[in-house]
Amino acid sequence: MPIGAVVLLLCLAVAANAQTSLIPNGGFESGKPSFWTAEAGTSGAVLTWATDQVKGGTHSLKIVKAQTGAMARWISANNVRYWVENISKGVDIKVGAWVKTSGVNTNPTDDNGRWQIKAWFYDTTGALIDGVPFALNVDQSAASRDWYADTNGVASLNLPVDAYKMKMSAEAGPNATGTVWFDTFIFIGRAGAWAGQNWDGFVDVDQGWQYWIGPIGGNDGLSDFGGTGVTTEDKHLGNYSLKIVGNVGRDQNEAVVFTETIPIPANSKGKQYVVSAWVKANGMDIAQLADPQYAIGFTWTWHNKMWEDGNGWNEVGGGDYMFGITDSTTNGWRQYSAILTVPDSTVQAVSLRARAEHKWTGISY
Ligand SMILES: [Ca+2]
Ligand SMILES: [Ca+2]
Repeated sequence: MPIGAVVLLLCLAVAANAQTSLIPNGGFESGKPSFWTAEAGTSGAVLTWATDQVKGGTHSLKIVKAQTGAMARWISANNVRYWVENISKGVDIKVGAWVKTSGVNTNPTDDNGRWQIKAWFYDTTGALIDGVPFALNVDQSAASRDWYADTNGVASLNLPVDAYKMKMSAEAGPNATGTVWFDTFIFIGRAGAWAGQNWDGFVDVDQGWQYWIGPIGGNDGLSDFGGTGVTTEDKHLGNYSLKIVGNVGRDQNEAVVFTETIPIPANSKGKQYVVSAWVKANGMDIAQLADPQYAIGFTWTWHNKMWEDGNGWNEVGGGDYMFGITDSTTNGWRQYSAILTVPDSTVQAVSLRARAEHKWTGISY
């Protein structure tokens, strides 16, 4: 019994008007990765949120580029967001991604012909630190290479000043050709130093969603919930659901997949909302469900500001609705819901998390 999984979709509605969900993309139906934008350029390159080859989870970022003439890239949004408030200077940063190549041009003589991973750091004035991004070449010594971790060397990236904006990109230079998949992006301080965090580095959640997955959020390519991501394997409505996979015997950490902040009108103290999710999770170990560390469920967090890049987390309270699933044989979808009450008048927004507790495991659907 190696695999446990839960698939779900989330809904938030005002209690008196439960028909309209306030969560953008609560059903995981965007078909596009969170946090990453495809820039295909003018060479005819085709960029897809791919499922044909992945290093982990359910998706990778793929570039197919048959022609020279213009660059193409996937580029992230600003990683200085949520609880990351800057990228500290003086940290030995490890950066990169897992890469798989097929039929690329070999032995380019300059960056125009290279495939590269880049990290873009900006200072407090918005200027690009050092004037150029930190660039890491993809191995083009052979036309095709299976998945490998393409990372920088020790002491090769160490910011001279704090960064207040950081983007990552996966690029094909103007003269580069072939097919490359990028997955499991890496951004972490070496020797245990905190370097902030990159977001949706596994590229497995879709627009409007983010996650923290143990042991350390996903920053070094590590996941205690391998296989987690948006999937077409099963769904309650539409084409997609979110699958959270908990392997039996995994390390005891948690996984949370969270929404962006959702605005709450001013002076809403006492106003009630319904949060609900259709969940399917079967074959749970019923004998262990009395232990709350085996639960799944959802968490809400109240904020006194909407999230903005570099503007902090702004939490002013929250709560959980965790549940054990005991009908391990019915193999069906079930709706779980809770009523949230706005705790005070400083609240301006709420965010929601789907959550798997530290010991949660089950059997895949
Ligand atoms: Ca759906
Ligand atoms: Ca992935």
